[in-house]
Amino acid sequence: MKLAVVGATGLVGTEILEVLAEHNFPYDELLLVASERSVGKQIEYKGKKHTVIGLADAVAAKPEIAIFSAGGSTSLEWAPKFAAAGTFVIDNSSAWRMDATKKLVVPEINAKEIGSEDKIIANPNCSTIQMVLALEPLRQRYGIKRVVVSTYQSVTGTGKAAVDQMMAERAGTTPEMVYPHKIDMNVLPHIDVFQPNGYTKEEMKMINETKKIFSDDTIKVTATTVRIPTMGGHSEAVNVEFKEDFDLTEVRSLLEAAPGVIVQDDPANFVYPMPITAHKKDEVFVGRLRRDESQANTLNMWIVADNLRKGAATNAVQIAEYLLENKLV
Ligand code: A2P
Ligand code: 11C
Repeated sequence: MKLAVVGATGLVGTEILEVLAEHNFPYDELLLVASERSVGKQIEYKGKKHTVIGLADAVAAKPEIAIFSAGGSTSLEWAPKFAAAGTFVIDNSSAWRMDATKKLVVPEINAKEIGSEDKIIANPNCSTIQMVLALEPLRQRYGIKRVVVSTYQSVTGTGKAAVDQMMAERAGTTPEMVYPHKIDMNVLPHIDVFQPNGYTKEEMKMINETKKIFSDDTIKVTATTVRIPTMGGHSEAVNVEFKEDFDLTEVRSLLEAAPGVIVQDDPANFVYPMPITAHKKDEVFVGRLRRDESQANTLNMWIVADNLRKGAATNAVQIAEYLLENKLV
C-alpha cells in the first residue's frame, strides 16, 4: 500500500502526518508531495528521512490513496490525474465538494455512500464538519427544520501565512498582510471572499455542504462566519430548531453516545468547550446545552473542535481508514 500526502509541508499536511502516526495508519510506502519549491527537501518522519517529491512523480508512482491538502487549484488540476491512475484521492480543498458526481463525507454520518467508483472523495470545510457531527444524533431523533450558526474561527484556518501575520503583530514587527485588517486584538466578520448575495464563501460553504452531507435540501441554514485571533480551534454558537420537541436530558445522552463527540457541559464548575482544551484532539466538543426560551422546539449549543484535526486531517485520515476497512483499497 502506497500512501501519498499532497501538501505535506503545509499546516494541514503536517497535521495529517501527525494523525497518521497517532492512528498507526498502515502503509508500505509514504510519498510526501509538495510544490516545486519544496522538491528535494528532506522531512524526518517516524525516525525516517523522506525526500519531498513533485506531483508528476507522485502520479507515476500510482499510490493507492492520496490525501490532498494543497489548495483548490492543485486539486482541480491533479486529482483527476491521480484518479485516472487508479488512486483514491481524499481532497481537503473546496474544489470538488459541491460537484454532484463527488461524495462529500463525514465518516460517522455518510461513509456508506462511498463506492469503489468514487476515486475523488471530498472532505468538507472545517466549520461544517464540526457542526454536522454534533447535529447528526439530534437530527436522527428529532429532525431539523432550521440552523442559525455564528462562528469564531482561528487564524490556522487560513494557513501558515495568517499565523505569521498575527505573530508579527504580537511581536510588534511589520507583518505581511494576509487579511485586509489587523487580526490580533481584533475580530473580522469576514472569512473567504464575499459573494454577490452579501454572504462570504465560508458562510455559503456551511449552508450548502450541510444540506449535501445530510442529503436534505429542506433544512434551512444561515451563517455568519467570523475570524478571531486564536491560534487553533474553531468555535460555533448554534441555534437549532427541530421538527419535534426534545428533552434536554435525552439530548445530552444522545450526544454522549455519538461517535466522535464529547459533551463538556457543567457550567456550575465552569466546564464548557474551548479551543485551548480542544487543541490536538480528534473529537468535537459540545456544551452550553440549553433550550431557546424564545421559540418552540429550539436548542442553543456551543461546538468547538481543532479545525486542523476533525475539521481537516482527522476526517481525511478516517476516510482513508474506511477505504481500508471496507476493502475498497
Ligand atoms: P510548499 O510548501 O512547497 O509551498 P499552507 O496552506 O499551510 O500554506 O500549505 C499549503 C501546502 O500546499 C504546502 O504543502 C504547499 O507546498 C502545497 N502547495 C501549494 N501549491 C502547490 C502546488 N502548486 N503543487 C503542489 N503543492 C502545492
Ligand atoms: C477557514 N474554513 O477557517 C476555512 C479554511 O474550504 O477548506 C478551510 C477552507 C476550505 O478559513
